[in-house]
Amino acid sequence: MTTVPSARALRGLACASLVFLALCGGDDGGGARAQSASPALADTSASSNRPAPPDGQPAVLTSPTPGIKFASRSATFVWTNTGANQYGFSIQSATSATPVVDTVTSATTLTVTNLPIDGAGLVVRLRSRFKGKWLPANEYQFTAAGYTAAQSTAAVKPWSDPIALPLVPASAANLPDGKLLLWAARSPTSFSTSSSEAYTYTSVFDPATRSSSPMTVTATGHQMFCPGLSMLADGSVLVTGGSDATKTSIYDPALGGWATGAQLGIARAYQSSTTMSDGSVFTVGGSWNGGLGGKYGEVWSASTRTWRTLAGVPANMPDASNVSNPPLAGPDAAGVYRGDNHMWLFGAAGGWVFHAGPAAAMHWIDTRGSGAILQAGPRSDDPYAMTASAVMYDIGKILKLGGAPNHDSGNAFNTAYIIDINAGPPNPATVRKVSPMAYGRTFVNSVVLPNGEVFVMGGQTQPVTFSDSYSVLAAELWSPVFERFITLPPMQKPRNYHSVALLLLDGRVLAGGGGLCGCPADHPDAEIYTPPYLLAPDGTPAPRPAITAAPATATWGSQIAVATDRAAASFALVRMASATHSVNTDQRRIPLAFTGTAGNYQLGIPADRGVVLPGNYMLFALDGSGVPSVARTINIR
Ligand SMILES: [Cu+2]
Repeated sequence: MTTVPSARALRGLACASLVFLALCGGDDGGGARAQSASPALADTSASSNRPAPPDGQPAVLTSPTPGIKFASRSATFVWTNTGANQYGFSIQSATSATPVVDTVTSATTLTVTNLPIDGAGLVVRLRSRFKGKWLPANEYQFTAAGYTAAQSTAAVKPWSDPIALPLVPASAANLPDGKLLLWAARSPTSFSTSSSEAYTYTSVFDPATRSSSPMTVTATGHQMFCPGLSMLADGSVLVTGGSDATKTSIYDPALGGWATGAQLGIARAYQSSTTMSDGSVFTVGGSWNGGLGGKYGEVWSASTRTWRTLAGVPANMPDASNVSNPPLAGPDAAGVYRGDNHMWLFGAAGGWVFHAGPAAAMHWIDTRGSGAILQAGPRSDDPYAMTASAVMYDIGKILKLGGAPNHDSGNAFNTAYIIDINAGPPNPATVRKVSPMAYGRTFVNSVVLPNGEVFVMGGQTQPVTFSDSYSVLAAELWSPVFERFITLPPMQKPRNYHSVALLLLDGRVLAGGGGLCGCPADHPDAEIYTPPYLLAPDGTPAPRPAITAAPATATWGSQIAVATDRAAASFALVRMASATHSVNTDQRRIPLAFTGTAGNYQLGIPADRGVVLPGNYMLFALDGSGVPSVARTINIR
């Protein structure tokens, strides 16, 4: 066992930075260089004082590939068996004088489970000992998983300055060309509940030019204040209820305008909805408008484009205190007026929908026939958590974070849970509590990134509608590998009630809105955030892979040919999404299996339509360091 002084580590870094797999030499942990230049005093097998004969070849690391960035805390190192008596193996981090590992072994493999996760440089030094004599080391450079301080605090400015918008984007949706659909209600900065003012103010924002289209004012007859949103199979946006509680409207990107849809069977606002595997849409709840309670589920058929009420899917019965058969609605201090709002719904296969909250009880909802609700278990120790965020960051895996005990009161939660629904209906979900956020957040937005990280933005530590009080300006980033959050630099404007956040085609995130009250809490602007994965370890923009060819459409169970300008290490789909009121039931990330090398790949689209809900997706390629390409839009149905 030897120790490795930091000066040697620094020399090793400099050496290894010149060339990977370098035979830098100079390893004398126990004085090997001095010994090799002098009589082999330490060579107990030597029979005389003559210099030792050649001792064999130094071992060479064969795995992992030198130069890579590790993906986790653990790695198994393998090296050639050169017949040495012993091998010396050490890992030195550029950020610590204490070696991560420094050991001697007769094996030719070693699993290390305590690698640092600070994105810093690592030098692996591998020595071979023959007849008591250490040969010069082979040294290899790696990068630790995680982000450097320069990436996470951003040596370059991570948030854009606020970009003025012609309206408060209380609702927003991705469009297939990479632009964003933004809309308000009766005016650019206000709402009413009067159907005589049923106009919709709309603007299309182009992140590439940071400019907005001239605002359009449409006499939709549908004041889309506090509606439910779902992205349809063709990329259209279905908007249900709100101030005009039985109206539905559909924005068709191909036509660039709103069309009137079929009326809801039940008037509702603050409900949520989700697209299902056949392209139909399920909605439930919404007592904020149209009367209290009785907000049964309804299904919009993709074929008939009309609504069907599900008598077997009540939102708030038998009652919120029924412990043996808890309902969908939660026990809000404002009663069902708030308690059946903003449910986190996830479409699955076969007409099933998973209900993850805000109630403490989770459910599987069967939308076939007249419908049914099955209990799916409690969300661990997480209580009713209104205006939290729940995002499917991997197949069947949902990160739930934040929320508050009531829509309008209480201290926001900083807690986070992973909900796994891969067992499928009728099985309960499994839930694990993970490390909390730095801040409690309610009215919070979160966005899944193509690498599975979840970007968390805005919200308040106490819920106060139409207010900038208690604002959390710092963002946070959750790692699916380490299951923990890191704190990111603050944005400039509060983003609370009526704010939105969406992923952009270029892998950045737009955060905007807040207000729509004709009051000082109005924020008719947006900021664009550059996540750490777009930065090199020194905080400068990282070189990005590019997708050079990909199909515009695909179907389930197919293989698609995708070309990239350099080697790709992973591919992922992220579903184009809609956002309002902390609810985004559309976004989900699906990592893709693939074959191929050197820029030409075959990607497998999963066969399960409940995994890949129909719709428009962003297809990203990521390099070995996790840097994403700009996405290509691909429609799957
Ligand atoms: Cu609202």
